[in-house]
Amino acid sequence: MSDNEYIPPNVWTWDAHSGGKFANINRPIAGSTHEKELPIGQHPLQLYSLATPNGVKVTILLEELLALGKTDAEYDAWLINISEGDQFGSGFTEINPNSKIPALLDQSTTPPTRVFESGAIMVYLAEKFGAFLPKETAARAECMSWLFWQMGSAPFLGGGFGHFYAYAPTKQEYPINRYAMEVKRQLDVLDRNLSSRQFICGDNYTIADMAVYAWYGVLVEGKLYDAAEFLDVQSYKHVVRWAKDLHDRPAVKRGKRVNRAWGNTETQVHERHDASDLD
Ligand SMILES: N[C@@H](CCC(=O)N[C@@H](CS)C(=O)NCC(=O)O)C(=O)O
Repeated sequence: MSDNEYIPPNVWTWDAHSGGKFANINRPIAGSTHEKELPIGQHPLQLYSLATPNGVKVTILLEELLALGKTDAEYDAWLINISEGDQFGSGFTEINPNSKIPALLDQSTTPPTRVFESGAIMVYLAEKFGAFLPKETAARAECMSWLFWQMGSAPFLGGGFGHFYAYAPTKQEYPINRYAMEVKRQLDVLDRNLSSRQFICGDNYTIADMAVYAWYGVLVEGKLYDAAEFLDVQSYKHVVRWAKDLHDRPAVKRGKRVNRAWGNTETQVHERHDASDLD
């Protein structure tokens, strides 16, 4: 046994900050910490989000819907700064009791409809506008399978690999090995699938592509956790080819900029209320 091996107590208690990049916002209880109403704009759809992978999935979809001419997909995108604890405001927890971005309020229904969980928001919007989600049973099942694959897999990439490789206070071999292996396995799943398909579900571009791109596409582009070399992402050639195709889509480029509050100031678009905010 090494000197600093952790021996768990019988009952875990929240008595020390664990350290790491997001330690100041993590806590073991749900609910709001303060009263704060959410702003509401003019458009039917109100999005409360941030340009993280889970956030940009939805803004890519909204920009794709608008590019398709679905004018009712106009939206206000409000910034939820998770480092400042905005996700624990009372207005936000009313539309997402899980206190995580993204969250959507559809004001075009009576009463307004709240939707949380990025996958649920994508299905809601795809069904509402009749686009990017096949209607035929088998094609729909394939699309749902890959969408849920993304929802189930990305926590191993983000909360697992990304946390221990980029955010944890110290680099530890065991968790980094454990999650690097799993992420490489996931990339191989995608690579084999894309070896015989143009898009994730076949010939058609769907919400599954947008969801998977936001995590794994950006990873192979070398823009997530600075881990491209470590994970040898270039070896997943079919994923790299597919990611480039998505990267070049104008709506994908636009969606990635919405609610972006870091990086080069010229690329930041904290809030989006009109198409011209991105022009
Ligand atoms: N399964 C959720 C995950 C959402 C999520 O983890 N959001 C993160 C940012 S990417 C967040 O809001 N974190 C704030 C917190 O944990 O307090 C989804 O896909 O919507």
